[in-house]
Amino acid sequence: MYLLCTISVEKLSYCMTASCLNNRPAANVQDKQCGGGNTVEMETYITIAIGLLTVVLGTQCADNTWGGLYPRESESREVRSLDGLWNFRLAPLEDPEKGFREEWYAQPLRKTGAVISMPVPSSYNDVTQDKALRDHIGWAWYDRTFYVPTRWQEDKQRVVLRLGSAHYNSIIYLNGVAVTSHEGGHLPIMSEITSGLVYGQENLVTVAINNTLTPETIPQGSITYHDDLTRYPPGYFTQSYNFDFTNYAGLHRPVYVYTTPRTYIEDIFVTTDISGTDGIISYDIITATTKIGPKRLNDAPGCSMKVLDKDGSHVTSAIGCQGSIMISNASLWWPYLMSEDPGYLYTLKVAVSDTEGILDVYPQKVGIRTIGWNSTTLTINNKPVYLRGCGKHEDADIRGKGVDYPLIVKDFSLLKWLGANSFRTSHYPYAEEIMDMADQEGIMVVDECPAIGLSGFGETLMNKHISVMEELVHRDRNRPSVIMWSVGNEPRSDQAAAKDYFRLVVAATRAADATRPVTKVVAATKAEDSSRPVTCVLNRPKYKEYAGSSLDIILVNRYYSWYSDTGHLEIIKLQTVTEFTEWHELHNKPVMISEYGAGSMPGLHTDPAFTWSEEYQAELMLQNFEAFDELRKKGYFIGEMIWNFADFATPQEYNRPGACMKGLFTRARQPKLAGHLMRVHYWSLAQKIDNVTVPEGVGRLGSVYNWKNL
Ligand code: BDP
Repeated sequence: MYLLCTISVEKLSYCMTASCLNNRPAANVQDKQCGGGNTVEMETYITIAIGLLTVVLGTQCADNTWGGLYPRESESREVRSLDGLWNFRLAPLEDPEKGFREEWYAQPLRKTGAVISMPVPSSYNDVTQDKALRDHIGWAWYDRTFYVPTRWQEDKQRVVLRLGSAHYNSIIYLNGVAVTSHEGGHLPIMSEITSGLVYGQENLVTVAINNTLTPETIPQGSITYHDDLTRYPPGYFTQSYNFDFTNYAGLHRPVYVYTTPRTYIEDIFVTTDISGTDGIISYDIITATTKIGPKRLNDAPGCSMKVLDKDGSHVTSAIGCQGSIMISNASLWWPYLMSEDPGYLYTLKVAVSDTEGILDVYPQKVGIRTIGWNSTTLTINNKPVYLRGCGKHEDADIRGKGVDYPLIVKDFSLLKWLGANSFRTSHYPYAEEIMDMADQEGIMVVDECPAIGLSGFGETLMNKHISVMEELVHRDRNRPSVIMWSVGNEPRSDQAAAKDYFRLVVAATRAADATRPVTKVVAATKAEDSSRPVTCVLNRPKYKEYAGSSLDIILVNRYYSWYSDTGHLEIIKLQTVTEFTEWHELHNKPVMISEYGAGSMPGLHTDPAFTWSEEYQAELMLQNFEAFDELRKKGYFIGEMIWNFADFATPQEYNRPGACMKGLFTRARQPKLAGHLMRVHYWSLAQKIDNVTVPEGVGRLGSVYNWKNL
């Protein structure tokens, strides 16, 4: 856990790495990469850094690795959205620190220069016609004003500002004073702002965001200066990264101001177990009292809770800040298509009280289920599961990675239309609003952190990686939909340093997900007491790979007949069966394919199938399905996830038309031939494995699949 005071020093070092942008290399110096050992002009960044340090140190300390419980209304809490149109300005590429030097945060942005309207939540890149905005590297500034009622002050409320995420690095100011900062683009940021507010008058919130990625950010990236003046203009630099999706930036998720009483529920940790037909909810409630202002506490706070069923009817009650509740004949949380009523959620209405009565109430959703795994099988509620899913992205036109409710509903509707039961949050933690839907719809999630394509494996990177995993686990550990943690995607784990690196990152993840301090009801015998399996998505050759030995379940990406043997669909089955058999034999763990697929241009048809046609993508899937059928019979192949759910935006390059085209759906979420085929395949599996009735209309569009399976 870092305090803001100390993170400001970390921020300082970030500013130093981001100062690649501030420090132009002298002419005639060879191209070099930021963070990779280039020389920088110390004087410049020290000046900037000191400026920032002064700003940040002038504020109260706050834990900025914990985004707090999601803002939810209750009897004791009010939630106000700050979403909408904010004012926005980019820092000039050639003078990135201008906003700090001129203190753009000290007054409304419109007073220090021109602004445009910027929707929140949204990525900023694609909302205008401006290429400079789309391609910006460095600092961007947002601000808006808002009011809070004097009633909040009179009632001695604690007030919190919370951003769902800010990509990638951010400093947040309230009324000109830095209140918190955060590194990492996909997890929430919270700051108590009670004493910084003016009540009944206008308040100003300003956010400075920097999207620069370096070898020591997660994910990694690098800035390259092009110093050959015969080929590039002076000061020319570009950013590159080890992943193919667009590095969208901005305030991607909702921003809230919310209240709690001064003594409040700080955190809740639940795990669940089942015993016969009974469900057991173990809980640990952390209460806190704000240090600011008079305390209302007359006595040590006590906790109590009511359990409500899905319809809001009272089931049972309990007293105490730690303990277990038994629910007889419990309705279990089941994945979609494994029950008539999937995604069953109880509500734990948690209350903290003193001798005068109830102070704070928070409604916490709970799904009662168990997860188990051994060397061949993954189980939910003691029943083996086979994952039928997709790798996804948070991605859509105009809004980029911005949370969009219509899109969330559409995507879950499409997953269910497919007969899928799972997805992976490739390649970063998704918005809490998406995770809520997964909980509620019974869609299982492999919850991945933003460590994509990592290399280097030094201590600084590892500490940051561990800290991101801890943040992620802290945010999502109460979610029944999360059935596995993924510590990364396709690390360069053929580097020997990966062995210890992943051993330690995985161990830290298990420890972060440690089960109940109270009763340890779940998985008490598992190493490091983890309640979920930990994986990492691998793609290196299995016999020269150092991460697999630390994992609970082996997930592997393989693109036979696309990135290797392109055009030779007939080799897929042999190579896939051999590959996954060997992974299992090597590690004696369950295995699954986490990515396979081919790009297709919607509307491009060829017969016989040819690369990039819809037929090629579909034929490649059919070959893979045959391999999976054979692997499934071996008893340790626990799932398949195609790459990708939908086409998604990529940077400009010559081998992709502005998007990765491996989607079952177009970016606008219309099915390609592959989507229709997958629908038949997944429903057919659901029928075979989960004994479900296939809905009318599946496969209606032609004999794209082996009908006898239905
Ligand atoms: C895989 C990556 C994924 C890419 C995919 C592709 O995990 O993020 O989009 O390749 O190239 O290696 O389509």
